[in-house]
Amino acid sequence: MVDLSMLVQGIRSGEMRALARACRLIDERDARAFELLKLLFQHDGHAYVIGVTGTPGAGKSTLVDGLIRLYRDQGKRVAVLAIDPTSPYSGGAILGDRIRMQQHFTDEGVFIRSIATRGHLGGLSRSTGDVLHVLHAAKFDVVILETVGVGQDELEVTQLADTTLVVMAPGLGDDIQAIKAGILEVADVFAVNKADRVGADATAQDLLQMLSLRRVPKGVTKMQGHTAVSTLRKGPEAEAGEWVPPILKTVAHRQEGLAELVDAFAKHRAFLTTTEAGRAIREQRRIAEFRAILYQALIDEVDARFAERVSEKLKDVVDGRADPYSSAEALVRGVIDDQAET
Ligand SMILES: Nc1nc2c(ncn2[C@@H]2O[C@H](COP(=O)(O)OP(=O)(O)OP(=O)(O)O)[C@@H](O)[C@H]2O)c(=O)[nH]1
Ligand SMILES: [Mg+2]
Repeated sequence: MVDLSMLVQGIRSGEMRALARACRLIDERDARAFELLKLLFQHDGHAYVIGVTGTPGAGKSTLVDGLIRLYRDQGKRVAVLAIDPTSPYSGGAILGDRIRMQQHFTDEGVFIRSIATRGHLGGLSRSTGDVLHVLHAAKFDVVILETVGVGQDELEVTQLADTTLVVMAPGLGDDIQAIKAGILEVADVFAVNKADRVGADATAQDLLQMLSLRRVPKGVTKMQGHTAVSTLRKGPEAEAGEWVPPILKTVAHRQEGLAELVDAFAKHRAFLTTTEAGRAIREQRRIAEFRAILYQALIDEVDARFAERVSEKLKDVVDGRADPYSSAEALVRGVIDDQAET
């Protein structure tokens, strides 16, 4: 049994065991997670959330490691959520990252956890969002969301961040990758890492050129999945107080350029909190989150209360007795009429 008020207390005082337990409830989609999140929400908004994504091997994890160190030196408490597209325990990439970050495991002010993309019916961004609320309540000052890949899931996760850092490196063929994955649109700050290698200036130059070519035209919003959010995050008033993503060169393993990076983060954070465009971005995120929670709650409720009807309709569709449109319509109408009567 989990005593929720005890758990809240443990989370509020930053106990690692309480945090791990809360994350587990969320992972397992335990009904008590919902209750816990209700209780925690009054403590929301403490942490500054940084999303880190970019091309494989660009040095994301090394950079995150450096950022942890820098923030720790400032006395800040830091949490890292590693978003693993395969599994939390067997992924080679994560394993390497864990070894690299091992030095922080004994540090009370650092919390590191990986989140698997598999088996999350409500979507990876939803469960990551839930864990974020726990970290806010646990009074972490900085939360870093590190994604392993650049797939749609990972890009969606970066929408949960206040600031998204996209990491590139020379000689990885970034440009084509970047355009494909829509990575340019999600970036608030760019790091061209491995600046100790030849080609870093050229990569930065390429990036600058691509950015100036790819400004989102006025009034254009692609209404599909996370894309809508990523366009909107620039805000409808983008022309007025537009944020122009800076491109910074770093050498992650030598901590070079990291202070400048943190400085750029602070500026972007100020942009979010003090400008009209920033306010619009934050509003859009609240709406998107509420919609996701609402839809999932509706689906769960219907699945639980009308399981038989749902499976009947499913069977009709699978056996070819009915078309999916009529079946869905009949099911929704049936559920609503039922509710009206009671
Ligand atoms: N020369 C040089 N090497 C670096 C730098 N930063 C990281 N590396 C090296 O690049 C390799 C990849 O670094 P990671 O931090 O694992 O990169 P990553 O982006 O997290 O990689 P994945 O998680 O596999 O996508 C490692 O061998 C690092 O030591 C840098 O600034 N300069
Ligand atoms: Mg990594």
